[in-house]
Amino acid sequence: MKLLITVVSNDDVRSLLNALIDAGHKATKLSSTGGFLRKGNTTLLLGANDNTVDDLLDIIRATCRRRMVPYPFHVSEHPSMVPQDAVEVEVGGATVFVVPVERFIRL
Ligand code: 2BA
Repeated sequence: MKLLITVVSNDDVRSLLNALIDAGHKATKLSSTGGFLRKGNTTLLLGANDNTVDDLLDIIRATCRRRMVPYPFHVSEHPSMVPQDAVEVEVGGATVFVVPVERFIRL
């Protein structure tokens, strides 16, 4: 068994959880904060049998793609932080730690 500690953007967590639950997987959602940006993100704990890890990674890949979106309005309040000609910012993606589970016990 493996534990996938999965850090994702708050923007992607709803569709990711929907896809995981629809596919019969289990998840625990934790609120977290990125150490670099100090911005809220979400960490999911996903316990999975070894033969379902690839399925989980496929679902994460499909729902948490890195993509470009227009700069959010609030960023323009800090124009010195934004390159003059920048119109888009990258969001999404996932950071996944695949950790072996020594024992899984439900009491
Ligand atoms: P990502 O590398 O996609 O990381 C997204 C979030 O995933 C991170 O949020 C952090 O919460 C988690 N994470 C990533 N790698 C980790 C690790 N090795 N251990 C534990 N947690 C990890 P933030 O720390 O707020 O980082 C947000 C984005 O800022 C990162 O996206 C990366 O593009 C950039 N970044 C992070 N650290 C950086 C640094 N030292 N220098 C330049 N850019 C950095």
